[in-house]
Amino acid sequence: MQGENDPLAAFWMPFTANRAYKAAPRQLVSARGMYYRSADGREILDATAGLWCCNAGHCRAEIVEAIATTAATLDFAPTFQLGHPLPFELAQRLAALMPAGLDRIFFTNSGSESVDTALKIALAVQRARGEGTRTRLIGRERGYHGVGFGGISVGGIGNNRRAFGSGLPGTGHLRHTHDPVRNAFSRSFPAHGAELADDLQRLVDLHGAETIAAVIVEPMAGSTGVLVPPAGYLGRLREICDRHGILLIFDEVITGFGRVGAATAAEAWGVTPDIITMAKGLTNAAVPMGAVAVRRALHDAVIDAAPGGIELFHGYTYSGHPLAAAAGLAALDLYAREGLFARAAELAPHWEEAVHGLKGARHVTDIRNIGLVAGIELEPREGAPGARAMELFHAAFDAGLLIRVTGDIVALSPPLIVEREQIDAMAGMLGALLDGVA
Ligand code: PXG
Repeated sequence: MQGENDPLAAFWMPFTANRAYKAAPRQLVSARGMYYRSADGREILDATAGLWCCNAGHCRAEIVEAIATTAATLDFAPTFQLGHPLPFELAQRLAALMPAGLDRIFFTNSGSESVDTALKIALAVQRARGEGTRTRLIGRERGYHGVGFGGISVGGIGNNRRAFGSGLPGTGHLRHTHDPVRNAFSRSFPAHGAELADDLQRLVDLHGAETIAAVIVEPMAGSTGVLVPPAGYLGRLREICDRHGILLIFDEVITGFGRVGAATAAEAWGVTPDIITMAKGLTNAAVPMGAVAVRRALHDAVIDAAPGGIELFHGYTYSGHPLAAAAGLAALDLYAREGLFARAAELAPHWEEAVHGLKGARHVTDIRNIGLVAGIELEPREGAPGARAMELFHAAFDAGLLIRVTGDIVALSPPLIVEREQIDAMAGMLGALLDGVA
């Protein structure tokens, strides 16, 4: 372990191999547009939009200015029984971006808080509708819904759960949809697997619909390796939810704000959930913020069922924080002015060609893509799962390319301002780097 005087020792880094990192630290010190700059002065091409979040690229002047002006005008104001104009304005703007009907917005500070908020709202809605026996929450294997107790309970990643007790009682999980045997090298939606949505019917048969409050899924699972939903899967899930009075929550923390070519995956793919969680791109990641969009009728059910006074006993000190709301408004302006959601859709075919050009590259067993996202799966090294991809990550960083790896899967999600030549450069560099990794 690091000694007393190690300047890196005090920061217990999140989701990081702390010992390995601190033995060989790599730091970013500034960013602009499509590039980070490393501590040793090199430009690093950002193929991951930070962590799937800087959708308009880095350090955009309009957002920087909005934050600075607001910090000097209204550093903080409570939103409990008081208010200030910015979150009202941002909520209206967000409501207009959401699928029709989802126009009531609750603010949080992260994706994890958005997920826990959405799950709590789902329970409160069922209770307000006189369906208080509906307390069960269903997630999916390989789902990532952040790290709150609610999120890990419906999440489907063993490592994120096993050290932390038994989680929420009364959860269930659909099987994941990753099927490389049938779907390897799919472009856009894989052809096979819509029937996996019927797992929800099995859980209904097992537990009774009257015990199930909600189902939460990422429309496209991001963190566990870009699992694009099989054609027809999400629509089938929607139908089963409708049949049984189960609320459908889309966790759009990654897919929101242009990543798949529209404001939401719900809009892009034509399936409307009852609740949408957001974070990341909401402020272009310049200030932490999350949000939950709720169907108006569900919001009204909770409001109307309350006898008077506070209707929902939930919220955060920083719900609708001035700096975050200012950053959010500036980010939405930027997305609109530069047409970045449409740009993602326009670039998607070029992106698809570029990443699928890596078929046949060393170690590659599958490539999948949608919008401006791609997953490139590698053959794991014998007896050392994840090691090959981690080596690739380090080699890429050293060569000036930021990628994301999870297990032995490379996930790419560049800022939506990416140029075609930069896409080609990313694919070209990756091909060469893969060749050099044992
Ligand atoms: N839901 C989804 C779908 C996410 O992707 C969260 C919730 C939690 O958000 P917060 O803001 O609490 O972290 C996320 C976060 C990765 C990676 O490399 C992905 C996330 C976070 C960090 C790394 O895939 N997603």
